[in-house]
This record gives sequence, C-alpha cells and structure tokens, in this order.
Amino acid sequence: MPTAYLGLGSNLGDRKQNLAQALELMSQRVVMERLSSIYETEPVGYQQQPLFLNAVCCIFTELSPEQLLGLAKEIEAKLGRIPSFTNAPRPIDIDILFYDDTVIKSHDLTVPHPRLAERGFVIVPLAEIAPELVHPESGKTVRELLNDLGTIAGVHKWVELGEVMNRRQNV
Ligand code: PH2
Ligand code: MG
Ligand code: MG
Repeated sequence: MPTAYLGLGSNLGDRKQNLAQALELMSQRVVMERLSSIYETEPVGYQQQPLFLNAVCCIFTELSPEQLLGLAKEIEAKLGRIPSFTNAPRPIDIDILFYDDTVIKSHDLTVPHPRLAERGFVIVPLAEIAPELVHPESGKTVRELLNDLGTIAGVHKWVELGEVMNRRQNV
C-alpha cells in the first residue's frame, strides 16, 4: 500500500483539539501509521498571526494523491477552514508532504511539498519519525535536510501543562 506523509498545522481556536480531530477524521479513511510530537512554532511567511501547533504523520493509503488531497480539503472544511489569503491563520491545514517517491506538478497539487525543505516546522517533526526518508528530487534524507537548515529558531516541542502535571504525579 502506498505510504504518504502529511503535515498538519493549526493556529486558530483550540489548536490541540483541531489537530486531534483532523487526525481522528483522517484515520477513519487511511491507516494512521506514525505520528510525531506536537511542536509550537512561530509563523513563517505572514507573521502577524498566532503561534502554530504543527505535527506530521505517516499514513498508509490506497487513495490516490488527488483523492488524498480531496480528503484533506474535506477535513479542513469540516473543521471550519474558510478559504482566505495565502498563509492566513487557520483552524487546520493538512498538506501532503510526500506520497511514496512520486513527483507531481499539476495545477492543484505539488508533491513533494515545494517548501518542505526550508521549513523547520515540517522538517523537525519529520526528522523525528522518518530521518532516513529520501526526498525523491534532491536525493537527500530528511536528516540531511535537517542538518542543512542549521540552527532552527521558533520550533519547540510542545507539552501541555496538564501532561506535565500528570507526569509529575506518576514519578
Ligand atoms: N503554514 C503556512 C505558513 N506558515 N508557519 C508555521 N509556523 N506553521 C505552519 O503550519 C505554517 C506557517 C502555510 O501553510
Ligand atoms: Mg501549509
Ligand atoms: Mg495547505
């Protein structure tokens, strides 16, 4: 079955809940194989907007790339995303990062995601779950892409206060 990697981001509303719901809806239609930690990240591009929570996941799916894009858009709409300007704040954004080693450059879809290598908020969580994954165009592994980025600012592993408290109680 094809393997794909998705990037998720939320910076409006209950960000953690938005990520959780998107993953739940996604897992009703694909096999959810692996999930990164959640990172809190500074907005890249349009900067006058709230901090994001970002994560990436690995899925197995029989959906074609176009069908997977359709599903991502469906889930984004369900969670209240309204089409707006590029890089606008959003309750949820779901991007196809990789789909096997398929390269697509169509009007609606570019795979691998064209900006993934320059984005710490994608590469850091991706390196957590797939450091050996090879970018089909550059031939570089995700670990190499991470090294190429050098010092990464504005990407922090995010731990909810509640989780910290629970963990404390458990020791
Ligand atoms: N998504 C963007 C633009 N900028 N910045 C962060 N930190 N996280 C994102 O998910 C993000 C962004 C466009 O989709
Ligand atoms: Mg995006
Ligand atoms: Mg998107």
